[in-house]
Amino acid sequence: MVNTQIRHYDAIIIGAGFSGLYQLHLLRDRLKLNCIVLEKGEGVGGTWYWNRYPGARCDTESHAYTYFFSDEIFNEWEWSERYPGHAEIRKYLNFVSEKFDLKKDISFKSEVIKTSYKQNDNKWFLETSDDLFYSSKFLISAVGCISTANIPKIRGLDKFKGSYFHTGNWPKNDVNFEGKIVGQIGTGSTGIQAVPVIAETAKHFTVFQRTPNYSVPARNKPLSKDFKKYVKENFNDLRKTVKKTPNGHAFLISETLVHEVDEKERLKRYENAWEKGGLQFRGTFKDIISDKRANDTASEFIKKKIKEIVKNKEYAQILTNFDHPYAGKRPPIDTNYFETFNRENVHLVDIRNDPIKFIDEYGIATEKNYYNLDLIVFATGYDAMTGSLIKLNITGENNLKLEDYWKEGPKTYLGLQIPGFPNLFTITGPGSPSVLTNMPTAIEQHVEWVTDCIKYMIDNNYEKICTTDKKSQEWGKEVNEAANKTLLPTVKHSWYLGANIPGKPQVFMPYAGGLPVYKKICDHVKNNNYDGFVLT
Ligand code: NA7
Repeated sequence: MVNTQIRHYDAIIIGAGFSGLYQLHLLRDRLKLNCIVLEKGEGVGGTWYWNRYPGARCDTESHAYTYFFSDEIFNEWEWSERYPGHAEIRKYLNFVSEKFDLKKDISFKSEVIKTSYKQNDNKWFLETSDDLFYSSKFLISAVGCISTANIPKIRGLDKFKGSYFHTGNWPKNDVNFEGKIVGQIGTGSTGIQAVPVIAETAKHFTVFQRTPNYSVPARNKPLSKDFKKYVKENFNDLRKTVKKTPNGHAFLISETLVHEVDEKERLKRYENAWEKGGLQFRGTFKDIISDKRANDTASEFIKKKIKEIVKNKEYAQILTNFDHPYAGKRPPIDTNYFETFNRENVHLVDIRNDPIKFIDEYGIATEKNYYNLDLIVFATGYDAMTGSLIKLNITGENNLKLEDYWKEGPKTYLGLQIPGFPNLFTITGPGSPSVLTNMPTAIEQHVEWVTDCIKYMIDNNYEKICTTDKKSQEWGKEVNEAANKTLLPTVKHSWYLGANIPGKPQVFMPYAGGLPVYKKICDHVKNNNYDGFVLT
């Protein structure tokens, strides 16, 4: 029998990843609100709860991929590698949860399936997959930006007799590739991490690549004692750096323009950055992301490196046949990705020139060939930024469905609120810097802003906050203008634009003006009694 009893809270938070955990801590422990987190997974982690695919690792360096709000956490926790692996990130979030005793207020295995705002009560009502009902005045979505897996609709997939997995929904019990004939579709950041690891044990491994991807070596390694000591001793400086850099990382972006130096100097700087490895490669010069001519120099450099690594000339050609600027898509970093194509058991298929036609019981058919497979890995990305919000099945004022309201693309003010959806806050929502930054830095800024806003409402006896259509239109313009100063909107199939999902409206979603500029705007709004929001 369904238990229709409604559990009432001051605030409900959806999702127990970096955002949800910190939001719970601030609302419950600082504002003393009665809160609950509803989480689909069986444990904390959010995106990292599901991302367990081979090679899954964060591409932000561990000393920056961390909460900075608590000296105590920072001092007590020690990362083991330059880039944290998925299991270690879960361990970290469990550590944080225990530190603040968060789990007692998280309901696991509770997927939110329906979310409605009732005007008369000024309350949100939620229904979960475990047939429970909840209500609250404030609702905070902390569902992550890249958490709704996209498996492309390929004819015949349902007939496939082998197994198939999406990297973002990887089974908890590791998948065994030993002796298997494996195919992988997708060579984004995720695919590039998975390929070298799967190739180690698969009997035969075919990588189906649609768009070649630039990748720079991660140069991952265990952290030395000295580096760990340096991190602890420089907590304040690191915190200052992540807060002042446009991408929220712990490295600075060069102030030099590409053409301010001669070719010899330019190559030297690229070479150093390549040797150092990591995302900071794109910070070698100031204008790599904004000027096509500057970008071409980075692109040519990486192309040359790939051609030096990959022995098979045909593969090298397929892997470097770029039609987009470097870092125009999220730039991957890798551990032996290109080297893997020198292995005898690895085969590369260019599906831009030989597209996939269908899948049948035994494998994948392209226009020109057929590939027998035991197992298919879909590293095909996500319905990013909006997918997980729409999946919550949200209805706002006047029975307005979020899905309908966003038919032509997401409309928000600051990525924090949606007109017509009062008292709902979207952590790292579309229109905020989010995926263009180191996520925990962007998350901390949002969570703190939301907490201050709720506190302001409580202190001033406001019951309801909502932004307006006018404000969201103005902000949409700013998001576009910021994007148009970069090369990012020029890229085909980019998930920043929603262009990776057939039929999804193509609107550039994250705010590309940089985290410090964005924070200044948010602070200005806050310091002007939440200008741009209607408080009643
Ligand atoms: P991405 O970056 O969206 O990459 C998805 C990959 O899958 C990419 O190579 C796509 O090719 C390919 N893809 C997607 N749909 C298809 C279809 N229909 N046919 C063939 N190939 C396809 O997702 P990731 O998981 O790698 O990374 C997402 C973020 O997660 C990442 O930036 C990190 O922040 C973590 P395409 O390039 O579209 O031609």
